[in-house]
This record gives sequence, structure tokens and C-alpha cells, in this order.
Amino acid sequence: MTRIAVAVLVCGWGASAHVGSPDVFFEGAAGPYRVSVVVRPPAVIPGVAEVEVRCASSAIDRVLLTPVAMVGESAKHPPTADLALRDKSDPGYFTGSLWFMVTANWNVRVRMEGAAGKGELSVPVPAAAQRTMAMDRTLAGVLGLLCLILSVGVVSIVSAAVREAQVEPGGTPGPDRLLRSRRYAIGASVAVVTVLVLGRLWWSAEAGNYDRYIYKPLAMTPSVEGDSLRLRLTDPGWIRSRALDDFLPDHGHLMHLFVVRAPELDRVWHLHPERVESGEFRQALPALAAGEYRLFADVVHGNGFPETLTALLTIPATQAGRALEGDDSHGQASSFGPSAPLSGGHRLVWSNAGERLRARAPASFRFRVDDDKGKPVRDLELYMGMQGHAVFLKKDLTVFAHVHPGGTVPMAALALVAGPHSMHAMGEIPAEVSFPYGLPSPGEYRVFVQVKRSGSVETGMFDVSVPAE
Ligand SMILES: [Cu+2]
Repeated sequence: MTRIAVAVLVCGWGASAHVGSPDVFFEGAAGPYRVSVVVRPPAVIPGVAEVEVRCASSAIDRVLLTPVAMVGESAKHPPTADLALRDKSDPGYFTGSLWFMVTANWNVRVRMEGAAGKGELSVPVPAAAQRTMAMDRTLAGVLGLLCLILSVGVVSIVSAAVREAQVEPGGTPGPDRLLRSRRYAIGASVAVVTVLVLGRLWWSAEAGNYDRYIYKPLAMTPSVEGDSLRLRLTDPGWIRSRALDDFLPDHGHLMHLFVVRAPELDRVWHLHPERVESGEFRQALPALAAGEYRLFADVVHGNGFPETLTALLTIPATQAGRALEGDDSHGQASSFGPSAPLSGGHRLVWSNAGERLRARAPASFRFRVDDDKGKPVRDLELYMGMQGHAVFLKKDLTVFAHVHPGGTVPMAALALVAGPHSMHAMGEIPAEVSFPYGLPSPGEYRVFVQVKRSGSVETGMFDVSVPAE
């Protein structure tokens, strides 16, 4: 019984970067093909990731999927590619499954072959154990009952064997046999209980072992010292290879810190603390009113593994703070409808608001900047190399995702597999920016969208809800 139970226990892990949003959404070019990819990391490691590939062109002959390690020796020896299955009713939609054997940042290579030739793209996917699944109650009940029957069976077989094995057919055992049989039954019961106790100890040890691999983000402790915000990172214990000082610059910064006033979620700061020493970051404190703020800090490790560290910052008395510098920005709002006011009478319009959203389903969130006369603007600039940045925050704070027009993959991780990536080659930046993403569960979310216009960063805030199925 113990063995079956442990096998069930092993089947219970998931994966994530961001917070509460494990699925990876990605949009990019595979040679001549414009492709959107969703990778849903497994609930177990080793486990099977589900991959969905959608291509606007239906002239695709086949789609091949290969999971490769991001870095290290095994990255050079990819396994044989798996063929993705074409959907029967939608010729541009393919699905496949891939085994992720270890906790790591994986690189899922998607190879497209079709009328326009061949093309490939790489999607970095962090896969880590997220939780241990509790055993299903019915199964536990059935297994418990079977265990009881087996235990009672063993005792009664031993007792019956001692009592009657040497008795002639039709005869009755004598009193000394009955006494012996009773002693053996007690001995067998003690043996059975001992085996069960040892089994339980073994199970707990195995479960404890797996607990060590369950992903725990780096812990972050904020403190205010004068007019600076100090962030101390510590490792609460996870895989040994995780370091506190191997972060890669993402959009030119080692850390992207979002500070959101909670529970109002009406003010947001997008800051870039500087590393002071291993595990310590410092940021000039912006002007903050007394209150509570939620911190979400995005970092990317040297192997491309992204983490979002969270903390609660309590500001007891209003802080004068310092003016924002460089790429740091701030936004505030009092309305959260589908058209958000920006400075100078401009508006950020959620152009496909009202589209029905389903939990986990890929969607495209499109936002357009209109000028004071309602015309799409022509003066958008890149903000840290991106046409726009979006943060999806569930109002109960269980989901935080930082998304770009290319999807949920951090640029630093992408640069490891595809080389530096930026949109600098673009001419005029379109007034509409779109973010591919799927909200992970039903509920109420707030979306913060940032674009840069004529040298200043503008923030629009929107409410979105995902109905329960
Ligand atoms: Cu961003």
C-alpha cells in the first residue's frame, strides 16, 4: 500500500515564474511564420508539459517540438523532436506533449515546416515543483480499507495455520494449540503494526525529500532607511544551485520592482533598484503616502530562470521621497474603465475590451493610444526597448504577471537562447500595442499598461474579470 501511495504522491508538482501564473505565452517569428505558442508546464517533475502552437498560415506541413536544457552540456545534445498533432477542425492549430525530466529552465524549440519553408523559434520555460498534491479522499479510503483487510488477513492466516495445520481433518485442536495460536496471533499483530509504522516513517521521509524540491521564491525583506528603500534577499532553501548574485540584466536592469498601493491598487511605481552587494538592492524612495504597499520584484538568474519576489511594505508616515530618475516611472488612476485618461487629453483605449475571456485560454489584450481628438498617436517611443509593458494583478494578490508584446518570457531569458532581442529596427511605433496572455483563473484582475510618449511614461489602469466556467 505504501508503495502505491508514494507513487501517487510523486505525481503532484507544477511550475511558475511570475506569481500564480505558471503557463508561458509567447508570440514570435519562426522564420517566415508568425507563431503564438502556449506551454503549460507539468504538475509533476518529471512530468509532461502541454504545448499549443497556433499559426495564422494554414500552409504548414508539420510542427516539431524539442525540449532542450537552456544552458550546460546537455543543451548541446537535444533529444529527438516530437511531432505536434494538427487539430482536426483548425489546420493552423497544433498540440503536443513534452517530457520535462528535471527542475530547470527549459528551452522548447518549435520548428515549423510548410509551403514558405522552414523556421524555428525558442521558448524558455521555467519548470519547477510547486506543490505536493494531497491524496484523493476516496482513494485514501479504498487503500485504507484494503490495508485493514490485508492486516487482519495476515493475523488470521498465521493464527489459523498454527491452530489447525497439524490437526487431522475433522479433528479439533487441543487447548495447548489454541494457546499457541493466540500467542502467534499477538506476535503477527505486533509485526504488522511494526511494518505499518516503518512504512509510515519511510513515506514521511520520501515526502520530506520532495518538499525540498518544491519551489520557494527568494525571500525579500524591505526596509526604509532615510530616503532609500533597502531590499534584502535571502534564500529560504530550495535547490542548492540557486544563487543570490547571478542575476542577468533584463531591459538593462537587474531588478524590476513594481510597488502597488494595496488594497486600492490605484497607484503603481515601476522602479529599478541597484545592486549594492550580494543579496542587497537599494532604491531611492519615491514619495509615498502612509499606507500599505505590495512589492513584486522580477529578477532573472544566470541560467535564465526567472523569479518574482514579493513583500509587504508598510509606510507608517508619509515620505517626501526623491524624484524619479532614469527608467523609473509612476502611474495613478481613479477610474478603471476600458478607456484610461493619459496626460494632455490623450487616452489609452482597450480596443478589444468586452471580449469574453476564459481562464487559462490565450488571449490578445490590445491597447491603443489616442490623442485628444480621438486619433491614434504617432509619437510613441520604446520604453526600455519595448512597445509596452503590462502587469496583470489579481485583486486578491494571488496572481502577478509582467507581460510584454512578445508574451510572458523575460527578455533576459530569451536573449540566452535567441541572442539579444529588441524592437529598435522598427520605424514608427504603432499606436496599438498587444499583449498575449491568458489569465490563470476566474476572478477580478487589474491591468496596468505602460507606454512611453514624447519622453514620458504613461500608465493606464483597467479592470477585467474572468467569469467562473
Ligand atoms: Cu516590462
